[in-house]
Amino acid sequence: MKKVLLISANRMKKPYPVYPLGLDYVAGALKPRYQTKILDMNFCPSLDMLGVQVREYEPDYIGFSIRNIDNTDLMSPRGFLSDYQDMIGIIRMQSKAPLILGGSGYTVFPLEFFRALGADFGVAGEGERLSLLLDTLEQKGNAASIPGVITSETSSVRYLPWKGELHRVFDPDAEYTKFYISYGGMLNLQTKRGCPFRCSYCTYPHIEGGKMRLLDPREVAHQARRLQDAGAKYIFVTDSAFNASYEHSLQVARAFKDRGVTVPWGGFFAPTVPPEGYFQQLADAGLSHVEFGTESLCDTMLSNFRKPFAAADVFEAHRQAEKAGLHIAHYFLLGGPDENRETLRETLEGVDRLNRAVFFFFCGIRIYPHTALYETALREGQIQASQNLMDPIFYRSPFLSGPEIIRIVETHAAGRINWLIGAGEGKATRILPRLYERGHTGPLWEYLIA
Ligand code: B12
Ligand code: SF4
Repeated sequence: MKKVLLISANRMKKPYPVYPLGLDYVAGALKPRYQTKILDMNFCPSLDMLGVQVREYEPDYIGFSIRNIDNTDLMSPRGFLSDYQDMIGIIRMQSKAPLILGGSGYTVFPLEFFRALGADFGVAGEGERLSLLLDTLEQKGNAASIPGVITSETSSVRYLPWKGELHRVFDPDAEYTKFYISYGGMLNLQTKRGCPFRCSYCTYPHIEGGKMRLLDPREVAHQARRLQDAGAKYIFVTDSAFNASYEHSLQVARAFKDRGVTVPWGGFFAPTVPPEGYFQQLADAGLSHVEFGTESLCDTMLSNFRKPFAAADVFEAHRQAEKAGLHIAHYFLLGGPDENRETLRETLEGVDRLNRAVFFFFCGIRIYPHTALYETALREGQIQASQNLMDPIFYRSPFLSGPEIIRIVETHAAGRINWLIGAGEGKATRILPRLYERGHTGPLWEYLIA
């Protein structure tokens, strides 16, 4: 049987190390026809060890998973391309196996990564398609004809969401699984793929598809139970927006209860108005943390962002989540199209009215291809069509500069510990590693709530 080594290249440990869920699905699509092994660089101690593992496994194919492009932090930007180049340099010294790229970050810049890393193939979008690529290569077929597969001849990338089955292979005994359990205790799962909304700056519908594909709630609960039995102390639901289907998310919660899932869990939510009692029902099924993608509390900005809610909805969603006793975080994106002193003031004064929560402020919005913000930035001459956006470019409001926004938010925050400004090196990311090392579990941002 041919052997496939699947390497998770992510080594970012902030805000905490993230279990390489995507590779469980890729391995699930390859089994039983291919033998697979997952090598997680979060757990691999050095580049030398990477070389040793590649040499010893003697793979026929190597899959290289690219999750993060950069830390998406305007205040202290850090790109990961050179890290990946170093890893691939070592891999190439130890193996002649075809190297295939994939992953969510890869999907945003498939041609750029392909060229910069000198890969043999790439798979944009869902990695289940790797099975088609390998079968085609085995049969000496034409790989370039598979939608989403990138070869040296590809000049534009087109693909549709994967219509076949989804299988996750989870190994509770793998060393890397034990690493996540011992450090923060967080494992993750998915209940659906795709997001039906079209927020102007967001890549998720491009990465996962613009239609929801719902997984069977009983199967999701079965997975959650396996994570719990393996020792998970917290489960992160990685869906773009867990409540994008109220009905399905409630079915998942009920299935969790039926299956005896007792570990706390959380995920991303859109602050749309939920049916009465929604958050209480989720809380009864173990939901403990709600992360709202709020972005602004000014209706003009929310409509500029094409968000599926207005500021009043955010307050109502917050009220219900608070009533259910949940830990709440709101994420804000400042500096979008038409942001000015007035819109910013409205948002900050709105934040003052949200009780008992943590607020993450991202100042400056990363411009990604395949988004409406990209078109706006192009029209406004902030970027050129030929520009390589892998080197992060942040949208600039013509009315308010990035440093000005940061200054206004910092002044308004007046040192409040639950106001976190900037992504990468902020207060939380300095505090959290220490808490994990002392054995605390979960996302832990709730410790910042005053
Ligand atoms: C959930 C999530 C988080 C959670 C993760 C929690 C957890 N414990 O899992 C949290 C909030 C912690 C988080 C943090 C960050 N995140 Co995040 N996150 C996501 C999200 C929404 C889903 C990722 C996921 O798990 N998907 C589910 C799995 C099943 O899918 P997948 O991994 O993509 O794998 C599939 C395919 O990609 C492919 N595939 C994967 N690997 C491979 C390999 C091969 C060879 C092949 C062929 C295919 C393949 O097949 C898989 C199955 O179909 C994505 C956006 C998105 N919708 O994808 C952003 C995303 C991955 N995050 C992103 C970023 C930037 C970050 C942060 C750096 C933000 C920050 N500044 O703090 C941090 C980094 C954290 C870290 N330590 O790495 C970016 C990465 C791109 C970029 N700009 O760099 C994304 C893409 C969002 C975006 N802005 O576009 N994130
Ligand atoms: S921001 Fe959230 S709700 Fe909007 S398109 Fe992206 S994932 Fe969907």
